[in-house]
Amino acid sequence: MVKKNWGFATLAVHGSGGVCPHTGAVSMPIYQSSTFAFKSAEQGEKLFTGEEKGYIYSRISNPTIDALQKEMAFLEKGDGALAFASGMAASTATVLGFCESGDSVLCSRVVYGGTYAMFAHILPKLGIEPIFVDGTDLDHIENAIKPNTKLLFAETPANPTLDIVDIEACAALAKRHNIALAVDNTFATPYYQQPLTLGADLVMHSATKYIGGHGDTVAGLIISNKEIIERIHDGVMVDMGGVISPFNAWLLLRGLKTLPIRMDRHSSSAMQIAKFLSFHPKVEQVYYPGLPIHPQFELAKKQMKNFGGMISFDLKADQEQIRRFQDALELCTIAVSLGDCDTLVCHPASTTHSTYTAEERKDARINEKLVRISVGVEDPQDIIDDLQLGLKKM
Ligand code: LCS
Repeated sequence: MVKKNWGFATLAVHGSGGVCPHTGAVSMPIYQSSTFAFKSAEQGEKLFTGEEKGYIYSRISNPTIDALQKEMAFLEKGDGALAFASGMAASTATVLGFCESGDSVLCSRVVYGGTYAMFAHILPKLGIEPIFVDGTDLDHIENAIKPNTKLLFAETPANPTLDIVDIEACAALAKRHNIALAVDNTFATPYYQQPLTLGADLVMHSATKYIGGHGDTVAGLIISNKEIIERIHDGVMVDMGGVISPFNAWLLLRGLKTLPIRMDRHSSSAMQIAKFLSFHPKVEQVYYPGLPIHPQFELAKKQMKNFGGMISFDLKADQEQIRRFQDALELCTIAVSLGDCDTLVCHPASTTHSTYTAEERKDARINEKLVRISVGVEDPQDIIDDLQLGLKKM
């Protein structure tokens, strides 16, 4: 039995419903089955009409995936959740859940490069107009709303500049204009930020990141109320596909048990590293929402329980020196993705955000000399020493 008033760490361990009722297995079994036998032809018919509830086929539902969805719904304080094969599949399903040809959708300008590409390049082919807005400027957002706008999609903290979008204010604005608000909560995780409690209609995650936490799974999630979850499940997910595999769902269930412990470590180390970088003479500017110099520091303090493990910084360097900085690192790994136990370093302009043109990056204030760190769970002093080495050899 799951008690809704349990604390976050307790829910992270027990939220999926406790031990397996059939076997007592403490770890949820992996139901690695594509299809499920009907007791009779008649029962099969009833499952399809909805007269009876049960498992049919794993693109529709699966017990391991259900356990993950149940747990994420508890952690994000939603009624239900859906798990996808990637964060991009979750974002695409979100947009298709609210918009159709002829509609427009607002998207905060600073988002993961794949999200930007989906909005900028795929949606127009479906007749959906993307409108990019400055997520830190409420007037800019409100003025961009058109009569055919159905959704505001915001990423906060944003990848890679760590811009913070005011979720509560956006939710109020969205309600006033009768549009929905979806928040990409990947960087904060439900441990540090719960957009549904601030008025958002839907939360999405690249579960590839902190939810999985070990760099071994690509997955996505959405969490919302019953009506929206049913609409996206029945109207988009089942027939578009893009569902998670039972094995990957199990990896996420395993990852979730240690989410709060890992996040506290990522966060406390990131704070130390951000402070170290902000005093380094070769660093021009540090972007970390936990530093008082961050333009939305007060807002971050208000809507987040802690600031997370992502830091970006502008180097006083040219492209060649930025390459030398990365190549000199001995502990940190040069790689895209984030939220892993290993510290990962990348140069967004030439990698994750190369889907933006140079001009679009400029509009989004994603500088060409910006470097992004996903702080891992190693000893923070070792990470600092390694960054020091890179900066010296740069
Ligand atoms: N949302 C955010 C905030 C992300 O950072 C990513 C991926 C996605 C959505 C898409 O999720 P995926 O389909 O990859 O599970 N971010 C990446 C990054 O910064 N480097 O590589 C992937």
